[in-house]
Amino acid sequence: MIRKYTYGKPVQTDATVIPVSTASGMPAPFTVTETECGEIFVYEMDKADAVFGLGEQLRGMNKRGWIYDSWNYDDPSITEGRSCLYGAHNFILIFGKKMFGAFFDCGGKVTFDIGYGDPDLLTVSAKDTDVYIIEGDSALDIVKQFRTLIGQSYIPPKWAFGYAQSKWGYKCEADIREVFEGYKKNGLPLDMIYLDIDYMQDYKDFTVNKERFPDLAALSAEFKSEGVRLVPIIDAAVKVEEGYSVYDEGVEKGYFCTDAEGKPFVVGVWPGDSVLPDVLNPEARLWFGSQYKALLDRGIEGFWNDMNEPATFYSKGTLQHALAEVAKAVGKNLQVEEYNEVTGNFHRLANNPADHDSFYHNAADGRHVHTDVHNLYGYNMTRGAAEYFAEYAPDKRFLLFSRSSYIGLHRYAGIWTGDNCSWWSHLRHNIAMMPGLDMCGFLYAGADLGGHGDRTTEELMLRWLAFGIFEPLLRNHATQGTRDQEFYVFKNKRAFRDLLGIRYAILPYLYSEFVRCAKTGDMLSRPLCFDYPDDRRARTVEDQLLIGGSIMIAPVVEQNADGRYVYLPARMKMIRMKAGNRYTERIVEKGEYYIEVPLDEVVFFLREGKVMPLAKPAENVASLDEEHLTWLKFITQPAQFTLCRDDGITKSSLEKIETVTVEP
Ligand code: MIG
Repeated sequence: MIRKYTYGKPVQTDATVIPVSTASGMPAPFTVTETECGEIFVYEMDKADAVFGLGEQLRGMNKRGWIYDSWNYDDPSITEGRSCLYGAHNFILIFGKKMFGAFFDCGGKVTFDIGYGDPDLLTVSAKDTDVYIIEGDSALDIVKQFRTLIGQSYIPPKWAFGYAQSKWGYKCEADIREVFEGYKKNGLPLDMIYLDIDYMQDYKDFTVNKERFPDLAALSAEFKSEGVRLVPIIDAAVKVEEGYSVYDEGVEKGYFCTDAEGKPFVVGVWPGDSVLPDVLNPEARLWFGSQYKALLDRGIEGFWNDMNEPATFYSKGTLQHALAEVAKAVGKNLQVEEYNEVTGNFHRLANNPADHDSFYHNAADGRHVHTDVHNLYGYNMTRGAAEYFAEYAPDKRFLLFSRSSYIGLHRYAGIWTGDNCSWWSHLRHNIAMMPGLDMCGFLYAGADLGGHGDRTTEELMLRWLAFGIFEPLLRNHATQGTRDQEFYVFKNKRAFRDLLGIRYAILPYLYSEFVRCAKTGDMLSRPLCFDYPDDRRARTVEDQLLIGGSIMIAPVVEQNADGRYVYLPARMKMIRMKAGNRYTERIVEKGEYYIEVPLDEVVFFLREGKVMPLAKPAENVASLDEEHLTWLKFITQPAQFTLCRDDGITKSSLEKIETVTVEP
């Protein structure tokens, strides 16, 4: 049961796909207070309530005990004290004696105080918002209703479930070839190599630097014939440069965000002075999407959209002001307060709220100041690309994912979770974040494997991979200047090969379950308590997940551990995989156990009554043999599994789903 309430004048977000008429009265069980700054929604939580959701956010799976802002924000220092990341996913689920979901559909900032100010209160603050209250029989039922409301999740091509190598720092064709060879020579599977900003000419979107990549189309074709795809980055901001067609055309047509006087608003990003495509204007959005053609025509089939919070290093106005203040200070003996004042001007330059109040969009529902629609920007940038792809090749599936997002983007693309670090805490965080993303429709999602910033280790990399093989988006990515973390640079290459082999072996399972969940609104990765709601212990488990209908995982997340304690909410069959094609199995009763997990093995748990298909390890998705599958089983009677063996490329082939009956 879904009820909708409207406060103020919400901007059009296109988050939902099913019309719900507005009800009158209070969005019970919340009580609402109206203030000058908007509405405050309060719910008194039961002592035992847990709160799930919020998608890409910090802290644990259970969000209770902290305060969160929905405000898409680029800050690579992701620490516990932060309150927002790159996405705004305003759906929460209260899990307890009373269960309900609440979605605050609002283009601007929303704050969720979940037992931070008062441990017993859930307080949501928002202005000009629609509120959806969803009631149902169970957490899974509520999520399914919500996912139906927001529409079917994006399904990428099958090769996007392969393994990917990326790094900011691959500068030219020779660098890319080195990565390709490194994987090939060492017998390590690979499906994608990513291109970061250095492939562009002067950081101009949709251009290719001719010296570094003399023939990108030929390189792309050559790699594709070996099963490896190139996936370039696209940044939101467009370089100001006369003679650069994207800039010229956008200015001529009025497709960039403007200041109060109607002139393009100039910000500083990679190419220096830049302008922001007004992706909230449907015409401008599709126009920006149509620019991807320059790369599609070179055989490129996948993209990642970056810096689309939008992230700005400065605006032209604020930078000039800061520089003028410095000039005034030259030669002066500055007191520390004065010093802080002068230098503070620089610290405040990036993503400045005053800038957000100074530029405008011509959106489908009228002119809006950026602040009111901030969280919709990356969503619409990415949507424009997807809308254009559907024109370019109507039946083809492209790989597309974004850094910034809002609910709604999940219908067009996936997301990655931004600039994490090579820390064990960020591996734990990666695990804890998955169910929240799933609840909000972001099934094709993943974190930078091994960590984006700081220094990884062979051990962290292996443990992260042992978890990552269960994540739809499996990409090893790091920032420039960090130590190399391509798998072939490490000592124990065999261990990496074995773990990657397991990814390809379980791919038919992961992919089939992904497609099923995208189509039905079921959750792919879930907290244990969603399936075992009466188990009090299950509610507190933050580092284990149910993945698809058949299995539970329990990754090792501590340095120097030789295993870990695992909680089994029911009797299961423990599968110990040594490589994709070697495993042992043993039945384990409900309870808690210390399980040894060597660095080169993956242990997971098959649920009673369930089966799981297994392929042989492969070099890449193209060479995966899906005809000769074997089955892991924990059954005494025939069991069914819906297998998706489509062509992996077209939308129409997604209809090809077989229900397979497996005998005990
Ligand atoms: O501010 O393109 O999150 O993955 O490597 C840095 C360079 C801009 C941020 C992305 C990261 C990418 C980096 N980008």
